[in-house]
Amino acid sequence: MAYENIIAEKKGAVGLVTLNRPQALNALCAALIAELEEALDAFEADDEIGAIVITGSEKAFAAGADIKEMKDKSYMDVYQQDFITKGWGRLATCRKPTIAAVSGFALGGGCELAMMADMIIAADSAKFGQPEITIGTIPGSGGTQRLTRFTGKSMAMYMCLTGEFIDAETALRSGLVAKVLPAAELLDEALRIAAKVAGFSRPTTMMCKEAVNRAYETTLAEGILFERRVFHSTFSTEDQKEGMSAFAEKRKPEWKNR
Ligand code: DAK
Repeated sequence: MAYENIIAEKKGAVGLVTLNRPQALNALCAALIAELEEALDAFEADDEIGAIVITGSEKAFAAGADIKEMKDKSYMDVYQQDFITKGWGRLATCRKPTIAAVSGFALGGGCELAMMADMIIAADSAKFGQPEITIGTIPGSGGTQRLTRFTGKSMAMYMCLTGEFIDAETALRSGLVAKVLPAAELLDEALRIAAKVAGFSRPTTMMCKEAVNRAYETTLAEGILFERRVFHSTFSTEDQKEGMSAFAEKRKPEWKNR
C-alpha cells in the first residue's frame, strides 16, 4: 500500500500505520486523514490482521490538525462542509484492537487521535496537550470529552484551558497512558503487545473491547448487564471451549477464531 502521508505495513498479524509528514510534525491534513481512513479500512477487512498499531516519528506523534489548512475557513465553510469530520473518527470505530504508540508531541487533534485508540503507550519523551485555546479555538475531535473521561475534570480543564503540555509520567499518573518506555523501545513494545492481543481469539478480543468501550457510553448497571450478556455469548464460541479445555488439559489453546 503506497501513501504520501502515512506508511502502512503488515508486521505478521499486526497492521502498523506510521504517520509520515515529518516536515509538518505529522500535522493531520485532509490528505493524511483520508489515507489513514483507507489504511484502517484495509486492515479491518484483512483476515490476517488481528490488531493495529498507529505511531508517528520520534519528534512527533502528531502536532494536531493542519492549522495552515484551516486558518482561513469561514463558519459557513466549516459548518456546511461538516469540516474535517469524515475520516477523523475512523480509529475510534475500529473493531479490531488498536494501540497508539506516542513519541514526542501529541497535540490537539494528535492527542485526540491517540485517545481514540484502545490504549496509548508512550515514550518518555511524549508530550500531550490540547493547545487549541492558544490559537483561538477549542478541541474539536473529542478532546473535551475523551480527555475528561481519562484524566478527570481537573487535569482536563488544566490542559484545555491553559494549553500547557503534560509529560509522559504525568500522563501515566493521570490514566491517559498505559505504559511509559524509553523512546528506543516504544515501537517494539507496541508491536509486542499488539501481536499478543492478535494471538488471542479474534472474536473474543472484539467482544472484550466492545464491553470495555461500553463503560464510556452507559450507566454502571447497564454496562454490567451488557458485559454479562457478552460474557454469556462467549460460551457459544468454539474458542471458549478450546481455551478452557486447553487449560484443563495443560496445553496451549489453538484458536479457531470462531
Ligand atoms: N499545523 C500545521 N503545521 C504545523 C503544525 C500544525 N498543527 N504543527 C507544526 N507545524 C509545522 C510548523 O509550522 C513548521 O513548519 P515550517 O515553518 O517549517 O514550514 C514545522 O511544522 C515544524 O514546527 P515548529 O518549527 O513549530 O517546531 P517546534 O519544535 O519549534 O515546535 C510545536 C513544535 C509542536 C510546539 C509547534 O509546532 C506547535 O505549537 N504546533 C502547533 C500545535 C497546535 O496548536 N496544535 C493544535 C492544532 S488545532 C476536528 C478534528 C481535529 C481538530 C479539530 C476538529 N473535527 C473532527 C471537527 C483539531 C484541531 C487541532 O489540532
